[in-house]
Amino acid sequence: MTLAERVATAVDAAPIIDLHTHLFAPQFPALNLWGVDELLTYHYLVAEALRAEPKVTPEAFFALDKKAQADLVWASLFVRRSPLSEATAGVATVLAAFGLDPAAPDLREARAFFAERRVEDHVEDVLRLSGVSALAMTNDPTDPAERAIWESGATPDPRFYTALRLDRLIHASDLASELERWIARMRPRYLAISVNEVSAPPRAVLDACREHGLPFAMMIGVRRAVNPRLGVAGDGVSTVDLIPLERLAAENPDVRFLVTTLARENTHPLCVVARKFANVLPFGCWWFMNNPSLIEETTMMRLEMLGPTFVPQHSDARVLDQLIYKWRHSRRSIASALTRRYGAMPVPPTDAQIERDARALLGGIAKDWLGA
Ligand code: REL
Ligand code: ZN
Repeated sequence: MTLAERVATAVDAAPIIDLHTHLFAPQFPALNLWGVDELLTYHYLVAEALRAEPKVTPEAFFALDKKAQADLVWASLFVRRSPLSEATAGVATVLAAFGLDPAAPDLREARAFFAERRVEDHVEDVLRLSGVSALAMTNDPTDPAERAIWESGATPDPRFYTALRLDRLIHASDLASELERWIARMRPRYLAISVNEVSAPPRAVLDACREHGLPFAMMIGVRRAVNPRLGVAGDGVSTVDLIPLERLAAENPDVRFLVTTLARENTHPLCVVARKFANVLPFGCWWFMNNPSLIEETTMMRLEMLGPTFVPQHSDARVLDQLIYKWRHSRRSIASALTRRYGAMPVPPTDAQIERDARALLGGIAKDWLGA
């Protein structure tokens, strides 16, 4: 076997802990999205279809029911054009993984296939096909639908870790007691927030992290509703000053920060911050960074600057089936970056070394940080 093949084998075999998704355990039935209509109405594809079909206004698109939206996206991005973007290529990968034709003229066959699946079997099959052993949800108790399920006493499948999302909860008037209440109810693996710019979080957040030994995840650089007509597809990006992150890490050495940035230009400064502060863990290639070329570049840079002490990727999946493509594609980019770095070593690595590194990068480091 060539070095590239040995690395690909080890990366394919390593169990994944997916640090950030928007998936829900089957115990949250209404929130657990799967199937071809959900795949095609993923907001990444909605943005691409509305760009390809300028005569369809966002308002007219969102007025359609889900099936009609999916038909429109399929016709526009898969029939009239080739699925060359990462989001469309992902759908093709998922369909092919289930033995469906990614070049079909319509969605009849795919819909019939998913209609016959039992959700319990589907969850098992997707986790197996994607190699994911555990994943973190995004749990927002201010969302009425989600909150109702928690209040009904639901306990998620243990492979679905909880992560308490603070984007809205942070505005609660009695934040400290809201945090206590939801930490007790959800037992999260970490607290998380997405932000445009970095600033110190309220004291109550850092206190809760310290008290419960939980990391604080910051997803940095998103500009919400740049084009509000597109709904969740309308968010943008900006480069961000990371000096406040250095201050936060320095002033709170007993708090661990999971950090991902949205702008390509922030990847390098984040590596430098992580070199200075062991309590900062760079993770994932978030959203607009979740493209094979950028994952490979980012993983190379992180390996060169940090060695194998970061989490190269998270899926950000919103639809269960996306785990298959997000991880198949990411594994290829990660394996390719690793192969290049091993190729630079004067003595070739042993299989045991490659396996150790692959297991750490795909799951081991996340497991240590989440106390799993
Ligand atoms: O967690 C987040 O803030 C983002 O990942 C989401 O807002 C975003 O819509 C997501 O689908 C991106 O992958
Ligand atoms: Zn996300």
